[in-house]
Amino acid sequence: MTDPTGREFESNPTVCPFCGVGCQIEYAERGGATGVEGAVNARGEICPKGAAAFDVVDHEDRLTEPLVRHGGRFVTAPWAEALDRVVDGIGGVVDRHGPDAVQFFASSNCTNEENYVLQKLARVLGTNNVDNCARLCHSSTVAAMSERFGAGAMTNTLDDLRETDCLFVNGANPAEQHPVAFRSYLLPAIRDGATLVHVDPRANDTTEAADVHLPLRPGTDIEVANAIAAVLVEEGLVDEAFLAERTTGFDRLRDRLAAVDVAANAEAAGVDPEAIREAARAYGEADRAAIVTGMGTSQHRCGTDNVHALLNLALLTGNVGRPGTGVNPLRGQNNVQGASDVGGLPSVLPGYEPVTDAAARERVADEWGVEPPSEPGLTEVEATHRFGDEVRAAVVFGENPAVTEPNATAVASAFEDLDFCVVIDLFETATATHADVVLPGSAWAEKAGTVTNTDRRVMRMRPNADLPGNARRDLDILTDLSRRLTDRPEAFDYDGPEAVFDELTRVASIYEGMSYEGIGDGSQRWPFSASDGTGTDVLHAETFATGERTAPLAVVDPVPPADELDAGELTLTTGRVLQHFNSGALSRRSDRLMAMRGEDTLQINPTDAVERGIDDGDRVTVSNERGSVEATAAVTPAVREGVAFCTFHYADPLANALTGDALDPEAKIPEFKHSGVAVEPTADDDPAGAD
Ligand SMILES: Nc1nc2c(c(=O)[nH]1)N[C@H]1C(S)=C(S)[C@@H](COP(=O)(O)OP(=O)(O)OC[C@H]3O[C@@H](n4cnc5c(=O)[nH]c(N)nc54)[C@H](O)[C@@H]3O)O[C@H]1N2
Ligand SMILES: Nc1nc2c(c(=O)[nH]1)N[C@H]1C(S)=C(S)[C@@H](COP(=O)(O)OP(=O)(O)OC[C@H]3O[C@@H](n4cnc5c(=O)[nH]c(N)nc54)[C@H](O)[C@@H]3O)O[C@H]1N2
Ligand code: SF4
Ligand SMILES: [Mo]
Repeated sequence: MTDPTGREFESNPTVCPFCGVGCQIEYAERGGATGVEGAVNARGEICPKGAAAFDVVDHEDRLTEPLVRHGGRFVTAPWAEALDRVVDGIGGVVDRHGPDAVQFFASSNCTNEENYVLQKLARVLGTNNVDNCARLCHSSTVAAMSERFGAGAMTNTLDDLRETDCLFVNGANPAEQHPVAFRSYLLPAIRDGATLVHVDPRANDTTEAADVHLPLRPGTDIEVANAIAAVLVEEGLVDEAFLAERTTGFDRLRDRLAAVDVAANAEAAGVDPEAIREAARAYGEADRAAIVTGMGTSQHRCGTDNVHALLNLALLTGNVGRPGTGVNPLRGQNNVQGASDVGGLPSVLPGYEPVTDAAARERVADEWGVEPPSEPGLTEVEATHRFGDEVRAAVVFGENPAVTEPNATAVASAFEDLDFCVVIDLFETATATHADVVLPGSAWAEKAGTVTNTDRRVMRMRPNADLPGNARRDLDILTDLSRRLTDRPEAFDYDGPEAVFDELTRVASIYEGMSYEGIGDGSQRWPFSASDGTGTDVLHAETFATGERTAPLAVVDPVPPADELDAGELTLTTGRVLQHFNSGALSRRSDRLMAMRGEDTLQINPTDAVERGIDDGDRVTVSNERGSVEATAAVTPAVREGVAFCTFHYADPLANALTGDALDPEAKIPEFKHSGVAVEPTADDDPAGAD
């Protein structure tokens, strides 16, 4: 098929570019996308984002030529010139300051093969400074789960969650953020009688299906989880046999929980103590109870501890290692799981083996001919905080940190402190405006490769469109750059993405034995067994992924948020809505999605609105010492008193002008979910009567 711009399109089953559910879609006539039966969406079901996925592919804003900065302005340039500039820029920084002066941003929006090559480039150059926005997303979940269970991914599968008797959804809104997972897996369980507990300061689409809603104050998840744990012990709802056989440390935790005052914790969290007891009973009495967790849990400076507190609930009640149970982080973009699996992280090699493990490094060296460095690299936010100091250059692939990192105004200006920056993207993003070279990459519909979804399924992407103008496939750009930048060009000679995947299966043991042919139109799930050709559905059944039969229980104490609220301030918590996606790079370019609801609203409780003289629909200014953002007030009891909510999708500047620099000490995840802000009616620039 040819469209009016002359581009060629054809329908080929591929994976939706938006969320980590991983629905299969393909090009449909007249510039749309449609769902096709896939491993996850077995009936071809999709959500509005999947249906709008093609809008970005053919958008007039697409970059179609490399851009090179000349005298402060971008001019289009031939590929050869643009790549020479990158080699001079990055190579020059490596020569002057060493490879650790370069930071690589891998992309959760891009394929396993592309991310594998990017991290290989970093490591062959001699640095572990490679990270992806899993850092901003579930790094705390992964830190806690890896420590206690030995693996950071969903313990269970979407399929078996259908068998659960209780869903405990903490700080996640799957009805809007993982719609097909919600409708096709979680909702059927609820309709079959499973109880839904929703722990979220706001009532949203997920809450509509909830039996118990705990509208806690942002940042009080530990108080709530500890109170629930105390009730589980007090009311004899723990699983004694499981505690004896599969856990350690119960006595210590029990002693600590005995001192927890449920009423006091409920008051600190601003929830009804009876609702806490109800939630504890629903979870503790269920035969199979599953925790589902998201950004409301993970994006705090105590994100790792928040998850530790949830892991206690699963271990206390024996809800690990069986279908319909477990702890299940719903992953963000279509390949945030894979970008991390393949080594797009600063402390681990492909397959999560620590860079500090000499034997693991040697196994990689056998394949690459070069040993990766042994010092863990910098995480994303740590790196931008060091721009202009020890970090002098950045390679930004399919990410937009100048608007998606916290305290984004400071981050954006930090990009100006770099000696050199190259961005590979589809659009001239906010980050790209600070770059020296911008390279036009390929959208989801223009590439082949694999992605790994939230329940560890590796699936294939297939091209549905040729490339616009002189844009190039991301994998070709990355291998080309790697051949030019390193002294091992032969290590980056691949005959297409399948050859990269084959190498990945040799380097990352969790992918060992997988193949393009084996995946076919379906999926293969990690950890994969090369000997019997199947993946493991439910993790930790007999032993934990640590190799141990037992996992430790942990004493977790509440941690106050970093921002102390000044008098009259509200707590701003940020997040998402159904029709829009992350930085908006893709969703803002879809007329279909913008038509559904394109507003930059700030949800505010009626009591708080009245106190500030704010009416529904008024323009309001939201500000703190870091910045100021304007939005339209949505006055609603859906958000609790003292709290305001907005997305980070719309306003200009985006909400990250307001979020702070505090990081979780272990996972280095930012505190996106708690900032102190003043909210007031926007002063009228042009008051009535003024000229
Ligand atoms: N439509 C849509 N879908 C998406 C995305 C998108 O942008 N739009 N992005 C994708 C990505 S990258 C990700 S990571 C996932 C994220 O998916 P979710 O985790 O569902 O995303 P959020 O909306 O950021 O946060 C979830 C909920 O946490 C609540 N919350 C806020 N503060 C707290 C708190 O202190 N405690 C608790 N318990 N809850 C709190 C918020 O009110 C919100 O409803 O979604 C993916 N899917
Ligand atoms: N305030 C606040 N901030 C947050 C969050 C929050 O809840 N609140 N959530 C955080 C989370 S969980 C996440 S994941 C991050 C997301 O942060 P980012 O990853 O920075 O944002 P995205 O919008 O997902 O996409 C980044 C870029 O990828 C490009 N891209 C998409 N597909 C391709 C492709 O195939 N090839 C190439 N080359 N480029 C492509 C897009 O054009 C876009 O510019 O934001 C974080 N920031
Ligand atoms: S649920 Fe996620 S993967 Fe499925 S169509 Fe919607 S955005 Fe795409
Ligand atoms: Mo995310």
